[in-house]
Formats: sequence, structure tokens, C-alpha cells
Amino acid sequence: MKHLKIQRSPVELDLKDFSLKGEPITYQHRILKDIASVFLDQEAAKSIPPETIVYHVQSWLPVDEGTPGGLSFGTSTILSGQVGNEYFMTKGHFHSLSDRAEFYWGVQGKGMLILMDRERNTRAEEVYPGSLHYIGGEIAHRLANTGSENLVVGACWPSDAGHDYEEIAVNGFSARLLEIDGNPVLIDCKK
Ligand code: M6P
Ligand code: ZN
Repeated sequence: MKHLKIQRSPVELDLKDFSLKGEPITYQHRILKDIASVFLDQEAAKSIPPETIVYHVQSWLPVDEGTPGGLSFGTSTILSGQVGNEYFMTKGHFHSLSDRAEFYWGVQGKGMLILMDRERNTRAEEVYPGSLHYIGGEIAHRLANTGSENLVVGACWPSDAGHDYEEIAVNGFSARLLEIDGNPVLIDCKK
């Protein structure tokens, strides 16, 4: 560290859409063909262009993933859309170091944070600009866009948390968020 130096942080945040600017920033986009398997209605998935962007994530990892004691920061943007009557959503994950927690907060748009514990009980919290969500350890988390504009959500998580996608890929969540009569409803599919 340079003693007495005054400088800007290398990364800044646009407070309107939470886009990140600066270095180092990583960008990930998830297109339908890569995540089609998360959706219930596979016939409906085939009728949507495979290159359709479902969501994208910008992240700032100030320290390498896996470093104990560090923090990571991200902005997830989930586009508006549905596969059948299921809303566009993220893959969702447990943390690899599964006791690690995370904060999410709503920035723009409207959606749901779907949360599932290890007993496979699933509930959801409404996401809207200003909503703040504490995701405890051992809780799988997934975002769904239930509105007609982009859903933008900020996130901060321990840099050693890691992503366990496997458990969700194999067993899924125990409930699906579907649009029924114009409203989001959690439908039980506990195995
Ligand atoms: C948030 C954070 C990231 C996560 C991203 C997308 O920004 O939780 O760690 O990667 O959402 O979610 P997923 O990894 O489930 O696709
Ligand atoms: Zn997480």
C-alpha cells in the first residue's frame, strides 16, 4: 500500500442500473440454449430462439474466488420473458462452502427471490427497488423476473462461497414459480 496516496477505486457503479465500470469486471451471459433444462415446459423452450438472453451478470471479484475472508460483488439482470408460463429465471445455486451467506437487493423491475432450504422447503420473497434480502447459509437461491422490464438485482457474497449448481441440476427446486391467472404462484413439486 502506498502511504498517503489518494485515489479512486478501480471500479464504480452506475446507481441507476447498477452496471459496473472499470477493471477488473467479469461479464457472463446466460442464453436459453445453455439453461433450457431449468425450465419445466421443454416444448415451449424449443419454440424460443436458442440465442435468447435470459440473464446476464457483471461481477467484481477483488480477490480470487476461493480466497477466505474476501467479498465479491455482482449485478444480475434478468430479462422479461417466460418459457410456457414459467418466468425467466437464474439457474440458482447453493454455495459450495454451504454455510456461506449472501445479500441480494432489488434495484430495478419486479421479481421474486426463490429460496429453498436443505429439507427442500421453498418460499419466495418479493423483489422490487429497495427490497433487501439476507440469504442465510444452506439456502439455495434463484431470481425470477415477474415484470415487463428488466429485473436488476445487486449481490454481495463471500469470495470463498463458491457455486454448487450440481444439486439444483439434479434435484431442482421443490417449487416452481408460474404465472397463473396473471399472478406469480409457487407450485409445489417436492419429490
Ligand atoms: C448473483 C450472485 C452470483 C451469481 C449470480 C447469478 O449476482 O449470487 O454469485 O452467480 O447472481 O446466479 P446463478 O449463479 O444462480 O446463475
Ligand atoms: Zn449465491
